[in-house]
Amino acid sequence: MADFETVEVTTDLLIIGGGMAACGAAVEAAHWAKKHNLKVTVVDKASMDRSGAVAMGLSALNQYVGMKAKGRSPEDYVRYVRNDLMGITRDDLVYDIGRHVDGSVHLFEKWGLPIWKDAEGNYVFEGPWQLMINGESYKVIVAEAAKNAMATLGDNGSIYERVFITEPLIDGDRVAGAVGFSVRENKFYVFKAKAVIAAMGGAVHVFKPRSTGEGLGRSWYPPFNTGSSTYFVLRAGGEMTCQEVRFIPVRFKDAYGPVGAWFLLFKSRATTALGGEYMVERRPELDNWAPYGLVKPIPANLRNYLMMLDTQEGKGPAYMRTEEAIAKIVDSVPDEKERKKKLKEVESEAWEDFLDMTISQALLWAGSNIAPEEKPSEIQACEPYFIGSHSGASGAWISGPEDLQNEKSKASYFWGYNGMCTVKGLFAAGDASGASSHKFSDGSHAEGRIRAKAALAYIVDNSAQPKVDSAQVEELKKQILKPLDLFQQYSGQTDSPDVNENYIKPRQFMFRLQKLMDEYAGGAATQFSTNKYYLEIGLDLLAFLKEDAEKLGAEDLNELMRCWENIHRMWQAEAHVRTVLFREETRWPGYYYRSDTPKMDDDNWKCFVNCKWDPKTEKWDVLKREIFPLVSENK
Ligand code: SFD
Ligand code: AMP
Repeated sequence: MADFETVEVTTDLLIIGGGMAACGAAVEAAHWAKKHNLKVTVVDKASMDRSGAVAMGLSALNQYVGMKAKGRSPEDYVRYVRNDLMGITRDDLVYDIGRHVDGSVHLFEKWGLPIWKDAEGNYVFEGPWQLMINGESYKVIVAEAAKNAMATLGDNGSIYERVFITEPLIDGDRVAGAVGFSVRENKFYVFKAKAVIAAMGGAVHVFKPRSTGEGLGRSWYPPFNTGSSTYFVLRAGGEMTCQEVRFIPVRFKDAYGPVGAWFLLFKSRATTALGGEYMVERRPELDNWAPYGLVKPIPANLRNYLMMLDTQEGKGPAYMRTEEAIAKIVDSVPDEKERKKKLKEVESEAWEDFLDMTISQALLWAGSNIAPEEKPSEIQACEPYFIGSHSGASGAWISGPEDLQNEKSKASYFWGYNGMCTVKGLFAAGDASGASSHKFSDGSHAEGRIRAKAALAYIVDNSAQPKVDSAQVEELKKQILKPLDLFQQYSGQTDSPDVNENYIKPRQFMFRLQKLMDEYAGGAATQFSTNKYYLEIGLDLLAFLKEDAEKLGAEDLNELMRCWENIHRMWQAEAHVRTVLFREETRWPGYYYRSDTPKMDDDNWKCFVNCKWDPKTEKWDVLKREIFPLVSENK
């Protein structure tokens, strides 16, 4: 076996991930851990300063309830989210984040994040719920605050960066920690913990991306998040929810630049090549998806769908009419001199929107001679992603807060600690927790704070350190490092180390996964359409892939990480295919379309579809869970 030192770390709370949710968790955990003299450990596969989805920065804080500033209540936010998700959402979870998110925003500002202000000193809103920021350094600022908070714990606080977590440790019905390996040195890590917060983000590159060759890593979602949260909770025996609710954003073509500022702040229209405004011309289609199709704003998946109908009819490409939007803003200024100033101002805001969060889009504009005030830019639906914090909903099924339950919901939505999965001591936040969409970066941070408080309360109540079986750890070490051994043993047999009958390299393995998902589970190749027959073949192909996962080969530590990333993706894929197959209706056209059950069926399917995998029997179970609305339809 490859020669790796085993490093054992014993802690009370283990926070896995270093993104928005994990940083929120670290800040709050430091506070409560100090009170109880407890240890907190954070582990990130990358460097917290620039890890996760906010690595490049962001240009907006997409969730601001504005309880004081706007006099709104979290109930208003619940209604918005529930409609956007076509009726499928956990009101208690969305409400809970909603009542804490403004606090995270105010903390960010205190820590130095520049939030746009108007002449009167009020926040500048991008849309009804979104605040504009100068966010290039957003992640650095949030990570710095998390690190500072952890530092106040002294020896009781530790941070491990560049350690990739592969597998949970379990003691009976309780989580006992996690194992992983350093991606820089030959070290195998065993983290023993009383409670664990899984905050490893969502997943990308499960489906074939539109980018190819050297551009492969350019996707909307960051290539570093590879389904580890889903894998971790599933392997611990936890129940997952909304695994069918993938997210497909519409983005500026090829470099995946954001559209929110264009639609909401600059009030741009989108049209297809033949000049039609699909959001206007196709409005009657929305009746077919009532009541959700008739709400404002129109749900994200239906906005996608109307565009896709146009492009499928051959009316594409679709364009963001940047030139028209800029002209309209500038023309509204009466004075000519002021108009020139306004033009410069809008131009710079347009470029900054990309430079703040998707620098490559600004490069593409520059490289293809696009001046947004002169000509429109192509927009396109991306490939599907798994992101429970944006307009998708996939993630762990977690307990809600007790005070928000009613008689009916309590038995289903509450089991003791806020945000705990169906496995004792295991918590999930951000993209890792499901059915609570539209929390975005700042809501994920707030959710992390909520989780840490509950996880530490759990530790105080359950203070015994769970048992970790050393034979099981040895076995895991062997399995996790196996790709290195396989490569070492067989790579000399062929001229090219990438082609070998005894192992499969992770890159090739990923291509196989992506091809089958693209073609059988409704990727871009099939215009996001699938049916029972395709899905069943997809499941068969996934079973073969799983067999071959035993033969993954890794040349070095980086490839070892790639091997495990792809195993994590494969499990995310299986959870998705099984759930799409189970839900016999189409509810989110624009995200996916079940061509054999093309209509929405509220009578039978206005429910959550959950799934789980039993670590003892290794069998999957897919099941329905009831929805209990806690917030009324109307004000
Ligand atoms: O508008 C392991 N998001 C936006 N949110 C906003 O508030 N405003 C915006 O402007 C946003 N835009 C946006 C957004 C996302 C993306 C990808 C783009 C643009 C291009 C959404 C937020 O970014 C998102 O909601 C949060 O980041 C979610 O937080 P969290 O903590 O759930 O995920 P993370 O931040 O990606 O962090 C994940 C961490 O896990 C680590 N990790 N660590 C150890 N072992 C493993 N196996 C691991 N696997 C992953 C990662 O390194 C990372 O630290 S807009 O365009 O939509
Ligand atoms: P995006 O850049 O598409 O991620 O959008 C950022 C925010 O704006 C998210 O809260 C979106 O739901 C919202 N948004 C984007 N486009 C629209 C639109 N056309 N109508 C309403 N909300 C939108």
